Amino acid sequence: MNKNKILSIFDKNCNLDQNPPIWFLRQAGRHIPEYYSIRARAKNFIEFCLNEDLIIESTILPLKYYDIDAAIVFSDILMIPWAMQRNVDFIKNVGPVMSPMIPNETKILNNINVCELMLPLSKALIALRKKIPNETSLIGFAGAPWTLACYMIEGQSSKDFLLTRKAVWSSNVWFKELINTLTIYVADILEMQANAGADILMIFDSWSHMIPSHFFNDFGIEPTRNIVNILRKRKIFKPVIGFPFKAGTSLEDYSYKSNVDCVALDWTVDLKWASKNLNSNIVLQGNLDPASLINNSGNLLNSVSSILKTMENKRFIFNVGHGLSPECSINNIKKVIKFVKEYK
Ligand code: 1CP
Repeated sequence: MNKNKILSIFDKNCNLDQNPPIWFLRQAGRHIPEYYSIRARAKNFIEFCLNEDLIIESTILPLKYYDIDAAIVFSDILMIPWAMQRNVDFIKNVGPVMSPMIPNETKILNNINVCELMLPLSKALIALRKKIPNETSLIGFAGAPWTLACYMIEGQSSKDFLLTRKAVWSSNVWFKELINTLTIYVADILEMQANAGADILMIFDSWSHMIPSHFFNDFGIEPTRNIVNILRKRKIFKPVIGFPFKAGTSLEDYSYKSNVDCVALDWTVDLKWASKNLNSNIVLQGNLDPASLINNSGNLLNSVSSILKTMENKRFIFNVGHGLSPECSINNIKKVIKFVKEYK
C-alpha cells in the first residue's frame, strides 16, 4: 500500500476501512499569524510568489501547526496572467487588479514560456519534496482557464463578471482563442510542478458558477478535460483534483466528462446527492463550510461527524468547501483534525 495517505486513496483497491486523509484549502495563508511576517519580507505579493525561500517557508508553515496529510505549494492562480504581462498587482483591502483585456482588441500572447518565468516555483517544489515527510502529499495547482479569463477580462474580481459573459456571447472566437491559450499555459505550469515533485495537481475553477449554462461544457468541462489529456500525453499520470466552485447540478457532467481523478465539492453541495449522482469511479473531496471554523457554536463537530458518516467506506478526502479565511481559528481546525483522525 502507498504510504502517502492521499495518494493511496487514488488507488481503486485501497483499504476503505480507514479514516479519510485531511488537508485544508488555503491552509498556508492568513489565519496563521506567522504568515504575515513571511509576507512582509517580500516587496509585494508577486515577489513573494517568486521567492523560492518564502514559498518553501509558507508552504511548510501549516505543517508545523497541524497533523495534516498534504502541503499545498504557496503560489497564486494569477501568476499566469502575470506571466502574460497583464500587470498583475495585489492591492491591500481591494484584492488582485490587472490591465483588463478588451475583447477582440487586446492581442492574446500565445508564445510565452510561463515555466521559465515561474522557475522559483519549480525550485521550491524540488526542495519541498525533500523536506516534507514521504507520507505527506505535495500539491501543485493552477487556475482553470475560465476563472483566469474572468480576472483578465474584468481586470479585477467582480460580482457578476458581466464583461466576461458578454465576451462569451459577442466575441466568441476571440474568447475561445483566449481559453485555448490559457489551456496550454495551465498544462505547462502543472507539468512543471509535477516534474518538480508535486504528487497531486489541483485546478481551481473559482468562478465556474458564472459560466452561462449553455456554455458550461465548452468553458467549464472542455478546457479541464483538455488540460488532463495534455498532461497524460506528456506522461504525467499524477492525480488531478478539479474544483468547479458552486457548479451545482453541472457537477454531475463535470465528474463524468472532465477526466479529473477527484472532484472537490464546495460547502453548498449535499454529500448524499453527490454520492448518488457523481461519477463513483472518482474520489470526492470536501466540504466543511469554512465559516464553521470561525466561532465554534457547538455545531462544528456534528457537521464533521455527518460528513464522515455520509462518506464512510468511500474514497474521500476531508477538506473545507472553500479556502480558510483569516478569521478561522487554529484551535477549531485542530479540533476537526483530531476528530477526523480518531473517528474510527
Ligand atoms: O492554499 C494556500 O494557502 C496556498 C496558496 C494559494 C492558493 C491555492 C493562494 C495564496 N491563492 C490560491 C488560489 C487562488 N487565488 C484562488 C483559487 C481559490 C479560491 O477560490 O479561493 C483564487 C480565486 C485566487 C485569486 C486571489 N488571490 C484572491 C481572490 C480575490 C477574489 O476574486 O475575491 C486573493 C485575495 C488573492 C491573494 C492571495 N493569494 C494567496 C493568499 C494567501 C492571498 C492573500 C494575500 C494576502 O493578503 O496576504
